[in-house]
Amino acid sequence: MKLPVPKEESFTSAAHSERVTARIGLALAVTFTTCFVTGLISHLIQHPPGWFFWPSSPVWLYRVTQGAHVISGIASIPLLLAKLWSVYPKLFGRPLVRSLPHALERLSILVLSASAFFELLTGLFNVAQNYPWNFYFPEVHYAVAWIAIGSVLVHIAVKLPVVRRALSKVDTEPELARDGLSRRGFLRTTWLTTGVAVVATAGATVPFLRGVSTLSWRSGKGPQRVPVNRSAAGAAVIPAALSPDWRLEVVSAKGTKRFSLAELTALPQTTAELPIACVEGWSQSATWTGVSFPDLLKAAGSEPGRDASITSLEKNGIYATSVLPGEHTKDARTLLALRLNGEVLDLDHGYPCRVIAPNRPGVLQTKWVSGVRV
Ligand SMILES: Nc1nc2c(c(=O)[nH]1)N[C@H]1C(S)=C(S)[C@@H](COP(=O)(O)O)O[C@H]1N2
Ligand SMILES: [Mo]
Repeated sequence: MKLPVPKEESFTSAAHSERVTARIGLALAVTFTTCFVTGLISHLIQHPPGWFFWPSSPVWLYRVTQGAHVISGIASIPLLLAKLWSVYPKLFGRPLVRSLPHALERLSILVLSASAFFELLTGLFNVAQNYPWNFYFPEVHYAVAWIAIGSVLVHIAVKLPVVRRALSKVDTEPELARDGLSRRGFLRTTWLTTGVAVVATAGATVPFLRGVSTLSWRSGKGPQRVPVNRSAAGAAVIPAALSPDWRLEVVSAKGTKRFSLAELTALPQTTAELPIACVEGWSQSATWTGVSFPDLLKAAGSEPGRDASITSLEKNGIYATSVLPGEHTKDARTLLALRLNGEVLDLDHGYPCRVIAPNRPGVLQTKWVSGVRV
């Protein structure tokens, strides 16, 4: 028996009209661009090339760009599904290939759909801290982002005439609805679904949405009202962190200086209100107290404004080290924090001391610090 293959013309639902496709496409162009630019920013901060400069003020900027990254990515999922629904009858268009440009266009749409789905799915799994794959997420997510944005640009260039026609005032298509669903109805459902997805997750970073966002499972929970990604037990640092032999070793051109916890506590203390802004999109502001990096470097005989590499008691963790640029080591709000929200730092938040710097991704806020090399 042969299954009947439908013809492109037999899909008469209003959801498949050009005007619907173009409007959803426009929304996707906005969310994809936002997602790409904010993702690029996050990548550059974590792997800064020589020309790149990221300021330490305003302290909340990365919180906003990374929140926008995750929110625009989440919003893209229902939009992409709606767009594919809108255009899938084209799969039944015949002949399959009309010309070489037509073949290339179809191929580019295949690459576009595959890379866009890959980005949205891997991003979503990362937000859920679920890694059902065996590649290193940030590298692959970053590489495929270029493929996705490249094929988006090709797609927009190719479709520009269609988009113009579809968004023009003159409505040549009837607002037909043989299946009862109007164009407006399909679009309204799409915007509503997207809105619900955004509100359900945005509470991870937008404080007043916290109570509404059923899916923002991280914010506000954890010791001292700040979430924890990697616990002290998970990082296998508990004995070293609690050891009376713990010393902070500061290495600079002036030699090596060691500080006990009591000595750090005796240095001038600075308090700052700073957010932890995780790449996964959650963020949480808190009050941190400790030795500012300018004070620490001076106490060690070095000078603020030089890059410093930070090492943790944690062995083998991918976030066990970080580099603080000079922009941050000269900022008095960059702390080697000893206290969080008025209490001695919890073991899970990095006891005896951890880095907390303004306007930085969470992955660079190294916990259980044992060494600073200027
Ligand atoms: N040594 C070490 N520091 C680390 C991490 C880690 O895995 N190991 N995780 C980082 C990440 S991804 C984030 S978001 C912040 C979270 O800090 P918190 O657990 O105190 O909220 O710590 C950072 N510091
Ligand atoms: Mo993080």
